Amino acid sequence: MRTRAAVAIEAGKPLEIMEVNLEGPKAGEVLVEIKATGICHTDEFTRSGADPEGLFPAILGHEGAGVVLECGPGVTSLEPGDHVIPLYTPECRECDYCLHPKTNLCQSIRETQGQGLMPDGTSRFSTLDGDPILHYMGCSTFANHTVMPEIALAKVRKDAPFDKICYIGCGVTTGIGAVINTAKVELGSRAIVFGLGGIGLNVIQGLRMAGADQIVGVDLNPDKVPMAEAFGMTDFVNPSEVEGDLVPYLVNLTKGGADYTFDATGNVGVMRTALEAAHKGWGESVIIGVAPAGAEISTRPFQLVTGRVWRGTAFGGARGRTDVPKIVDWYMDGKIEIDPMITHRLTLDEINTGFDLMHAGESIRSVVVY
Ligand code: NAD
Ligand code: AHE
Ligand code: ZN
Repeated sequence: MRTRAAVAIEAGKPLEIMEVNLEGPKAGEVLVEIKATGICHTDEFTRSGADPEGLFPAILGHEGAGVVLECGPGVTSLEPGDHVIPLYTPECRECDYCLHPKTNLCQSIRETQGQGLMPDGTSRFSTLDGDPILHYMGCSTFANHTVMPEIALAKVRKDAPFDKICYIGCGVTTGIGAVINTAKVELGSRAIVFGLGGIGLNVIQGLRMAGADQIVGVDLNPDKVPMAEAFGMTDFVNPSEVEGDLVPYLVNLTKGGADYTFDATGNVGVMRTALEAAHKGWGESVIIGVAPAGAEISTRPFQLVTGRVWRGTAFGGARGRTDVPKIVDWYMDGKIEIDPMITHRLTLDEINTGFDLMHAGESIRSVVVY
């Protein structure tokens, strides 16, 4: 079939909107009509050329929601008409990782996913001239239709709006999951969140759900303050307004250091500050941000010797097919909020505006509605 897609032809260039060919689903695969997709900073990270795994030409996008149109041979858990959220972290429920209680990082198709290919080692997308176009994070939600492995689709309730629940495909689950699944934040905790964008605000939302007493937000952009306060931020720090070292300032503000800190910027300097602003003896710092090729984190080992813990999280530690339908229920039951964070709705033709808004610091989430 033919479908419309925003194609990343080469690193650093705007996406090009075009008709592409899409082959039907093979064994274990599913054809999905994407109804809406968010634009996450990770899409920009790859588009810009900063991703060491970035390959071109590719159809980016990994924060979508849609409807199953067709199932390939052997698909048993989905049928046409089902509503689904694509999962860049699949859940096969069989690999060593899925069977291990300490991780959500299903590895059953990770190798081909990183090569921009389906599990059989081929792409379903091509140009109208027949040249292959690569998949991205196993999702490619910047196309109106995509083909995905069955194990990378979470089946969700049919009354949930696509233009809101697409955000659960990455930002919402990552932020809330970092608090609940990864850090396991306790009632009364003090926390610092670095970066008040589409992920950081969901960390704040998760911290409020977990009953944190103090939620400090750190961002260079003061325009993010009203939304962060609405989601539960208790204190705001703009690093550009702090004289001297930020670490002692934050340690003082949190009465000795935070129980939990979260990096949602992708800046390795910020990651160091986040680790060092965690409380001596027990503070834990969770890295969510994705850093450019070649960037490395560093600190004095003494920071770890004296009890601080550095850890990371992907997709908020969530097991997608199991957890994502529950998070959709939380949204539908009013336990979490999504709508205010979706600041812009765009058509596919306007998708590059979504990246411009992100760079200008004017959006939280732009959502493309097909
Ligand atoms: P975003 O652009 O919406 O937000 C980033 C925020 O960080 C902005 O508000 C910006 O002003 C702020 N910021 C940038 N540099 C800063 C600095 N030096 N100090 C303080 N604040 C600073 O991006 P997002 O969509 O929220 O994504 C955030 C990060 O999380 C990205 O690196 C993204 O790739 C990553 N991410 C990781 C996962 C995961 O599973 N680990 C999932 C989604 C996104
Ligand atoms: N390709 C990058 C790594 C990118 C990365 O860490 N991605 C996160 C999800 S970000 C979603 O917005 C992730 O899930 N990582 C685990 C994995 O297996 O990719 C690089 O640096 O090579
Ligand atoms: Zn993302």
